Amino acid sequence: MEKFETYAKNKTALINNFLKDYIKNYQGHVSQRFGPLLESMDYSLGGEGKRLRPLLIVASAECVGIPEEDILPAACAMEYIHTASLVHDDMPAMDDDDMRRGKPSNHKKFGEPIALLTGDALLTEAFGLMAQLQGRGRFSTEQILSAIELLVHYTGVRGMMGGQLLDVTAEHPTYNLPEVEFIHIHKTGALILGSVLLPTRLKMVDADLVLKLRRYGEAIGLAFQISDDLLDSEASIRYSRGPRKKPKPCYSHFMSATEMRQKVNGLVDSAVDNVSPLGHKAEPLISIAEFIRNRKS
Ligand code: GRG
Repeated sequence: MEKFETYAKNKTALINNFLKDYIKNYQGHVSQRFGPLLESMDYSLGGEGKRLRPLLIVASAECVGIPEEDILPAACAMEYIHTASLVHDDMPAMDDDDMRRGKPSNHKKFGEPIALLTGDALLTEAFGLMAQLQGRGRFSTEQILSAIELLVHYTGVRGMMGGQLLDVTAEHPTYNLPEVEFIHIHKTGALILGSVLLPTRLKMVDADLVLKLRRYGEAIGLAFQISDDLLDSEASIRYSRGPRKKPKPCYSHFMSATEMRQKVNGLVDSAVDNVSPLGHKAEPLISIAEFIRNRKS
C-alpha cells in the first residue's frame, strides 16, 4: 500500500500549486490597493499546514471515481475554510495564540483588523472556488449546489461554528466527557467528515458507499481531535503553535494518555474496517487514517 508520506507529498504539491495560482490570478485582476488582504490570506494559507482536509477530499474522490483535477477547486475551498477558522481561532477573543503553522499567527503579523478580514475573505472566497466546479463541465448544477449545501452544513451552525460556540462558552467546572466529545465532533470532526463526504455529492454513488465513508469520516474526525489533545498534553510547547494561554475542553482532563491512545486506536481501526471492503480504491483513505493514528504533528 502507498505510504501516507508518498501520497501526501504528491497530492500536497498539486493542492499547493492550485492555492498559489488562485491567489496569483487574483493579484493580477484586482486593484493593487487590495494587495495587503491577498498577502495576508497567502501568509495564513502557507507555512506548515498538513492539508489534511483537501487530501481527504482528493482521497475520497478517488474512492468514488472523480479525477483529482476535477475536485481540486472543492479541495482548496475546504482548505480556505479551515484556514479562515485558524485565523479567527488564534485571535485574542478566542484562543489567543501567538503562533500558527510554525510562524506568528495572522493577527500578530498583520494586526487584528486585517486578521478579521482575512478570515472573512477566505471564508467568502471558498464559495467562489466552489463555483469554479461549474466551469469544468463535469458536474451538474444540482450536484454543485448539493456540495455547497454540504459545505454549509459542516462549516456553519450545525457543524464547526456550532462546536466552536460550545468550545468558547464551556463552563469548565461543569463540563464532562460526553460534552467534550460533542464539542470535538462538531468543532473539529465536522470539517473532516464533510471533506470525506463532499465528493459523494458530485457523483451518483450508492447509499452503502456513502454509509461506509460516513463511518470512516466520523471515526477519523474524532480520532484527529483526540490525537491533537494527546499531542498537546505530551508537549511542553505545542507543535507549530507555542504555549496554550487559555484552558480548553479536552480529553486529557478525563483520560490518561494511555486511555486516549487506546481510544484513537479503536477509532482508527473502525475507520479502516469500514473502508477496507472497497479494495485498492480506499488505500489513500486508509493511509490517511494510519497517519492520524501515528501522527507526531
Ligand atoms: C471563520 C470559518 C470561520 C470559523 C469561525 C474560529 C472558528 C469559527 C472555529 C475554529 C475551529 C477550530 C480551529 C478547530 C480546531 C481544529 C484543529 C484541530 C485544527 C488544527 O488542524 P490541523 O492540525 O492544522 O490540520 P494544519 O495547520 O496542519 O492545517
